[in-house]
Amino acid sequence: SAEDGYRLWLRYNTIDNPALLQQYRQQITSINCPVDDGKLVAANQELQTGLSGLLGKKVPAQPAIINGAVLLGLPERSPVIRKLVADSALAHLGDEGFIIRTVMYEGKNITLITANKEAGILYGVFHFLRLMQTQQPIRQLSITSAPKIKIRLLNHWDNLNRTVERGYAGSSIWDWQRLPGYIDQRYIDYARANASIGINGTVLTNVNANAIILTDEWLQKIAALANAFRPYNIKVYLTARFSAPVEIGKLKTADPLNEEVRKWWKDKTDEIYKYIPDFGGFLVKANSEGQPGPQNYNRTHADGANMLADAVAPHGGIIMWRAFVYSNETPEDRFKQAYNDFKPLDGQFRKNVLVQVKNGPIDFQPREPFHPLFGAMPQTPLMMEYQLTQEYLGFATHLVYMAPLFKEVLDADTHAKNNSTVAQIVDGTTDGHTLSGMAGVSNIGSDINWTGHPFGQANWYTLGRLAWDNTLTSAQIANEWLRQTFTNKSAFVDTVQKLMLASREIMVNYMTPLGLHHIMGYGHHYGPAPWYNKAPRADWNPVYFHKADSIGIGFNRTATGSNALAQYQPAVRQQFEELATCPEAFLLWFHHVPWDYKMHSGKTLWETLCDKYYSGVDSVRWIQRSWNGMKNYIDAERFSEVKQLLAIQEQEAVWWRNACLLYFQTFSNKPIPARYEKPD
Ligand code: GCW
Repeated sequence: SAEDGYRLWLRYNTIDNPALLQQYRQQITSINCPVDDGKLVAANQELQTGLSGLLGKKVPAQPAIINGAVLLGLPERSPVIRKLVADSALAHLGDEGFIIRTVMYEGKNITLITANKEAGILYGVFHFLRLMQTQQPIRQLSITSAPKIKIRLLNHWDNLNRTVERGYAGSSIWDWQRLPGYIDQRYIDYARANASIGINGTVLTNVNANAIILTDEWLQKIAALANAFRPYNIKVYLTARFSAPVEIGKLKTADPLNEEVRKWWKDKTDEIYKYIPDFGGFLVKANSEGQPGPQNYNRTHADGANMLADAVAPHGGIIMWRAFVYSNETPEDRFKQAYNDFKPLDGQFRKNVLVQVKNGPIDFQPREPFHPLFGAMPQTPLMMEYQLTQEYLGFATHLVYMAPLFKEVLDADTHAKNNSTVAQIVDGTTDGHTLSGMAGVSNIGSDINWTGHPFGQANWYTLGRLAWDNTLTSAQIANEWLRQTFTNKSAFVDTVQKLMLASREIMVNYMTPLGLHHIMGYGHHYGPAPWYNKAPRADWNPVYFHKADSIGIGFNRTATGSNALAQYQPAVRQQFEELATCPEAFLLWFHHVPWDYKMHSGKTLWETLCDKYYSGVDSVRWIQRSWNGMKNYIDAERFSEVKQLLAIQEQEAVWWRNACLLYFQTFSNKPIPARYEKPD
């Protein structure tokens, strides 16, 4: 039924393995939770709901500690817990970490979930439920967990008229018209889903911002959402339009060094905190793609960010200032512009500013090298921005599991220092930052199943899990998501996990193999349009990125080209710069390569390009066959949704392959290898 999609990974269906169900029922007989705090109420409620579903019977609240109790609580309020857990065990867990332990208390076997703060208990409860949802043993638990990253956010590109920029799953879930009076159950379920994967904040509005959101009428609506989310440890953040002082404040300027402007932001911020005492702060897109910013007044990004940082600092707020800036007027490779703008500002930002950097230097492509700013600004916490909504990845129509894309970037070594993978830069270990962040541009909308494609849910899930623990593997995340979302049956999980793990590379192969990028349809970014050259600015044209000509294809970013590679550390640069050592996956990101260049395999570039496109299509067919075998394991509705979407994906993979190869062939003047000449 439709509900199967709505419930996401929080289904809590009764355990279908009788022996295990029996075991769980023995281990868990009651819940013991002091209900005195909002976040504990939420934790307690979730535990009730989860356990009664999973165990197929109500698990009663029980004020006495009996055999089989699940005991929730903070040591500071419970002498029992103080006895059971040494202070030292909690010392490194911070405000959000938790402990789950099976312990004996006065001869009773109990499961203890504790933490320094209520939020930790909430996360502990979700973790405990996940163990059961994925059918893990729970008889001897000794788990300690704390988030690697402090600020774990969704970024909604939701407009105030409920359209969603780059949204493919319906309209915005924020029902502004009925707020603040009406709290849709969906807000609560949204908060539960986020809390279950450790997401602790949400930017409600589009980075292409509307200043109106900062006015009284709207702030009341925001406050209502904040109240709904608070029990789930989710803070709200807003996007700040840099010109708001002019647009809604009636000032003549938005110059960040102007005293009146600074005062306007301070007053505005104070007002926001009156409505929302735990408001998170602002996310800002400035001087990018037509957005106003400090450069309009010949000020720097640091000037702009610091002005806002000073306004929110007294309230404990933060500023996330985006590094996604590039301008058409600058006659410079778009790849290089963010680094050129931001690197010189390292050290100039206030302590409560994070610079938010997209994973790659261009724009959320199926594959990008890591952004050269990672490792280049040691004095500034750099926040990772991923895109969950599949703007360049086939919208909510194509199946692509993005964990491998996210991990590829996190695992990349920036060589800035020892221990300076992108993961270590972002989580703050490399440079000792305590402020750290990771955000995903949301793929959520009003569709019944939230994300349009049933597998889009997996990307939302991944963002949260990776922000909590960046050492999790793509396989682990896929595995636990599948078990919770569909079924624990191994025939299903094994097969579908395999296709999920392969899906990103398959997409790269039929869309943008060998380092091609940004050759999607102009503006909407759906489907192939490598030939397009009529955009109002050069760096929005696919031809700008692939540079195919009679000699070859690819963007020369070596010293003889744009020299973007100089923005990386020497070790990274060298690897990419040498044709012989540049990984094939990144080849055309950095080199203009002759059509008959011999690849490592001995085949020419052209032949290899053909191989990739053809194998991409073949692999989509493999996914289809695998999926067809899954019919009996899951509900008919989701089975059929995915099946239909895969059929479109297959047609469109063919479209991509044919469009790209036929177009590039007009430059290569070489035949498609004969083995591919059978019609399909
Ligand atoms: O990915 C591009 C999108 C724009 C978006 C911009 C950004 C919100 O095409 O729609 O604007 O990036 O990240 O700011």
